[in-house]
Amino acid sequence: MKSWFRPRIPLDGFWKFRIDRELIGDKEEWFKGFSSNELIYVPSSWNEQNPEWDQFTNIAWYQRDFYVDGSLKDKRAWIVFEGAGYRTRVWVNNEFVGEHEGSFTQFKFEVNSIKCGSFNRIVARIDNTPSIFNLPPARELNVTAFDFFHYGGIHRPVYLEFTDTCYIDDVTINASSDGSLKASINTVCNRSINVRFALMDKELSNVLFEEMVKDVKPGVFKYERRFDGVKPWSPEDPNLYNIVVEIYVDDTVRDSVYERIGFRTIEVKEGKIYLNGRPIFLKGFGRHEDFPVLGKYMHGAVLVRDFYLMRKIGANSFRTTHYPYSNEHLDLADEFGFMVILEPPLCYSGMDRILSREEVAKLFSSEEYFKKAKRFVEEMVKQHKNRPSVIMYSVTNEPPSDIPEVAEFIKRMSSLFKELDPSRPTTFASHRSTRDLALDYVDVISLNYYRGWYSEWGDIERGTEAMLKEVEQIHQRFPEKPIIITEFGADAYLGLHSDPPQMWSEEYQAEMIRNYIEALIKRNYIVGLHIWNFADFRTPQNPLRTILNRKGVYSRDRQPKLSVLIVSKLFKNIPTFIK
Ligand code: BDP
Repeated sequence: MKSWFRPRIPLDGFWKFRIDRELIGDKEEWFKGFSSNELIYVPSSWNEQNPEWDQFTNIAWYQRDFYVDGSLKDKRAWIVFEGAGYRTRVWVNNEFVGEHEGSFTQFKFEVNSIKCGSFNRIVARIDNTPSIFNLPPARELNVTAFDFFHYGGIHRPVYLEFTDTCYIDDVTINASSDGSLKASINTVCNRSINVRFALMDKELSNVLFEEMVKDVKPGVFKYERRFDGVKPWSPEDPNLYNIVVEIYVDDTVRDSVYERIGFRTIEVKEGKIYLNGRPIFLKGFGRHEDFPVLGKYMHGAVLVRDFYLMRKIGANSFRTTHYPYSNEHLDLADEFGFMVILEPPLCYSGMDRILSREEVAKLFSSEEYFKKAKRFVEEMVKQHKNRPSVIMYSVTNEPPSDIPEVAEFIKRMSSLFKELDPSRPTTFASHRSTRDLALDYVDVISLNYYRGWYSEWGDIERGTEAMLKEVEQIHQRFPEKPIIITEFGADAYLGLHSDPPQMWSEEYQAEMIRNYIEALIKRNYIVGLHIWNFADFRTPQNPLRTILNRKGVYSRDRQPKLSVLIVSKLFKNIPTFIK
């Protein structure tokens, strides 16, 4: 939900910072305010802002003083973090306001201790200690179940937001390509209200439709209507509108929010994914939120460049590997017409490195673990459910789903997604190939393959053949299900060349990607190809990585490798709408 109406105090900027190496902060009550000569910039991970903090993974404290105007004294105050982690505790003026687990979803706490017409102090304690019970799990900084660097800190914007005592808590919009729209609006107020519902154009400059519904009881309010003549959202023509919801008490507006929406319909049937009644092909990438110095923060300018680069290369989609991306990131997907597979931080790629099969089975069958994963998924869906760009959910990435308990977990998770949002299909990215026990539980099969890299290394042709054979077997078993190859690629060190193409050279990467695409595109059950990765990104240290994972077709600072040229040509020949 966005709002121009609610007063906001942005807290981005320089904060006082202190690493709690001796774990004395709690005992010394740093939450009341601490002394330190160090500072840090918010938003951004702490790691690369000072080489001394780079490998630090435990508790660090942030502090900032800010002024609140006296005119806000009758309002309710909320502190909003768009993303911080892994575990965040917050105090305002010495009073504890809340705790949140998970780095990649927005969270907010009501603050009752705000002093209006005065200075206030916020203290945040961020605990980034790796744990098997974290999502995603890790044993230590360099021993993780995921292949991206475990950054810590406040890496997305933070602000205070003020609402009236009567306010809109949540808005859910379902808008189909035929112009029908269903809304569910959750309001909080101690008396009945009038609700103004308006459809506006993308720029919020023209009201296309409005209606005032009188005498609405606070709580959940459902609204349905069909709009004739609206233009559907699609990658070729990403038409956006805004739904404005306002609540009035006695003719006075008490809250006003808006959601950017697109009218579009997504279905999976007859072995294809349909957007607005036409079968589509997803061409694109797995990505990461990762940039030098900023860590997990993606500055708006970097994002804009990325979207222009992805458009230039002919991509039309990406998966939010391996966690939900920021609001700005997905705002651009809506705007640029990218189709997004939204994935929660249930990433288990390196699970074999950190737990035995027995331990995995035990973890995945624990009710407590399911409940935690459920919380993460609920937060993600709540935050991004109204986005036209989000066309599908990926339940998890590379789970050890040849283990029955894990397959059962995926089955339950997929049903949870359907309960929360019946409008979108589900998938998950499997790396267990023909041994996977959970492919039946999702609408679309997604497969990650590195044959020709982690196996059959140095031999692209043999690798491609081995991959094709397995994909074909999976298709025979599930002939009615569309298949996406959600990851394939090879590391290439920018500037390293080799003839004949050898591993780590730009030629080897380009050749491998070309071979995969040319082989897979001929199979009409393949409905998507996502190259791993859009850009190089930082990883834990291990013998397979040279600080970065170099499978990007762009380097970490967005310089093109040879693959960009090759992929542009191949992607441009694949239409978004297929037969
Ligand atoms: C897959 C993971 C991805 C890794 C990639 C790789 O899904 O996160 O970065 O392989 O090894 O296992 O490059």
